[in-house]
Amino acid sequence: MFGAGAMTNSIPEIRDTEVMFVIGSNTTEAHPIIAMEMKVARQRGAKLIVADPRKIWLAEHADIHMQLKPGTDVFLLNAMAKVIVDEGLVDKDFIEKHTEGWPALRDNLAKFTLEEAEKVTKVPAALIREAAIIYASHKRAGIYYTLGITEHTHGTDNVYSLANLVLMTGHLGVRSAGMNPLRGQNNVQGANDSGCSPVFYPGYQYCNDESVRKKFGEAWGIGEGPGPGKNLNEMMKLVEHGEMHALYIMGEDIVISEPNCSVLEESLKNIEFLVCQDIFPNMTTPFAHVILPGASFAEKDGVFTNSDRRVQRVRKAVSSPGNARPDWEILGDFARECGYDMPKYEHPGEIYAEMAALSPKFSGISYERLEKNPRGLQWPCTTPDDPGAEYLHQGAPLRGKGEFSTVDYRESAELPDDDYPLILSTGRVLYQYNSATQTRRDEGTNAKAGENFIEVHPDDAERIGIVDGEQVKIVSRRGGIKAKVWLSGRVQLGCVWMPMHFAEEAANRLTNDAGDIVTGTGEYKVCAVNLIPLKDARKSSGSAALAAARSPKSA
Ligand SMILES: Nc1nc2c(c(=O)[nH]1)N[C@H]1C(S)=C(S)[C@@H](COP(=O)(O)OP(=O)(O)OC[C@H]3O[C@@H](n4cnc5c(=O)[nH]c(N)nc54)[C@H](O)[C@@H]3O)O[C@H]1N2
Ligand SMILES: Nc1nc2c(c(=O)[nH]1)N[C@H]1C(S)=C(S)[C@@H](COP(=O)(O)OP(=O)(O)OC[C@H]3O[C@@H](n4cnc5c(=O)[nH]c(N)nc54)[C@H](O)[C@@H]3O)O[C@H]1N2
Ligand SMILES: [Mo]
Repeated sequence: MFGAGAMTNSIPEIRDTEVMFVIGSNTTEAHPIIAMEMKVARQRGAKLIVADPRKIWLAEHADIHMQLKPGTDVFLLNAMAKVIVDEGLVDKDFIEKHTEGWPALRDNLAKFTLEEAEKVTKVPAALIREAAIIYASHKRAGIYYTLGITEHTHGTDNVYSLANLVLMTGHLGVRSAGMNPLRGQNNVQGANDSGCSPVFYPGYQYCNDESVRKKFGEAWGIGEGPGPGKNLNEMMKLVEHGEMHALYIMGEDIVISEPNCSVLEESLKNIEFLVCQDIFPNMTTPFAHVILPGASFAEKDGVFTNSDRRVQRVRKAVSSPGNARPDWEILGDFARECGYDMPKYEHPGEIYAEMAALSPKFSGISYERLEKNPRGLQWPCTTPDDPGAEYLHQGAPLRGKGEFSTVDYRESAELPDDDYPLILSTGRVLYQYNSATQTRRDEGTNAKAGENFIEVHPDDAERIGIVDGEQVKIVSRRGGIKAKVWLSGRVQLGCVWMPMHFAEEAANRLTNDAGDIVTGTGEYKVCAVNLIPLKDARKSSGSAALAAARSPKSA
């Protein structure tokens, strides 16, 4: 909608902001450094608005906490947009000069009244109104969001709705404002920048653009390069149906991290050829035919690109154990064995130079320059003397015109019913990291958070007849696991929450693999479950449902 897929603004700018609108991000636990910047801003007088179904730690610092029902963000955000129109707080000048599609959006907002919004989202109308007015009436107002926004079947719609707010208020191309998706893994921004995506070549150049395919194809000596590939969700479906015969997995533990993982586990047993390239054995490697040992971040040279598009040098500090080698070296050998005459790079700097030569957004970045700039360089950086971009869209959106999207509210794919009366949401805790392949090797993190738990509202617990600390069985249409009950005022009535980190009782045995229409990202944040006290587990209707769910038909 703006013309670039990254944080529009930078982390250091957070300190000087007037308003932070944090939505679907448990910043304190998942991005603690950024959360510290937010708290500094708060102390300096900035306002903090949090929209999260749970009372996360950041909510304690917030001026407004909108504790919405999971999956109802589009309604909430459209209602906020309507308030901004009704209060005359839209930036008419910005809309006229820098956007397209406004009349259609404005007309569509009519149906998102505050009264309806309160019914759907469970957030008091007055709170929604106040949040909208605060956000729209300050210039340096930034949006910060993560998986509470994206991990839904309507994740892209959520992002569109947020971008609409940014465009209608002109909070773009302004310092300490913008729209800021906080990136997950330390170098996931860099991975995406360099083309680890089914739709882009390096530098966000579209695979479906013929001139792009020709440019890369010629540079690589392969004629015309290939078009778009499959996204992860599509690939997993193909594996499940026996239509994908080989997988090469590098740095992912899909048996823990993919939704509805029991089905995936079954299909991996039948896959013809599986390669895992990892720094550790993980839950997926037992299914592999070949395991290629990679070197960890501390054992190799390269660059990391962080959340605010900042490319920084990382240097080898220790030697690798055994036969472990940097991933790029392994991939080069693999390509050559497959019959492609890939150049024998001596150093990752040569690979970066090749990418920069083909990608205008990074063409001014080189290892030589990075050596001289310990704070890194932020793309777009197009010439050798370009200092890089602290924030994007200065003067005008990179796309030319910012594009409004008219979006309607859709419910989550699976809602609670009599058999599965609770909404389960999943995510992270401070002390473990994703599949926990890395962090559960450490005594300290395990002492802090070593076993699975489920946050349950005290009134739900009372109705079910369970107490704090008790082991309980959690079942969904796809599977069942056990976890310790944690009675918690953090979750709202009718909702439970659990971390994704624990392989032996993996949350993803429960989650729904229905994917977002555009990106395929699974609906990790909403599925329907039932809680069964363990003493009754066998005779409950839930186990019958579970047996049915495991049958090939429903799988
Ligand atoms: N300690 C630690 N840090 C990490 C990670 C880790 O595993 N451990 N993982 C990294 C990675 S890969 C990522 S992607 C990031 C993720 O960072 P986050 O997205 O912050 O982490 P999550 O815990 O998945 O959940 C985000 C928040 O979304 C809320 N939420 C759930 N459903 C909804 C909804 O419908 N609407 C709204 N508005 N909010 C909702 C949840 O209550 C939760 O507070 O963290 C990164 N940082
Ligand atoms: N239920 C639920 N599931 C989720 C989510 C959720 O919120 N809820 N979030 C999703 C999200 S956002 C993410 S990002 C995924 C994360 O899921 P994964 O990517 O599967 O998990 P990670 O633990 O980040 O890392 C995977 C592997 O990378 C290896 N590794 C580390 N460094 C290197 C290296 O330098 N080279 C190589 N070759 N390997 C390396 C580690 O040993 C580990 O085995 O989980 C997703 N799954
Ligand atoms: Mo992530």
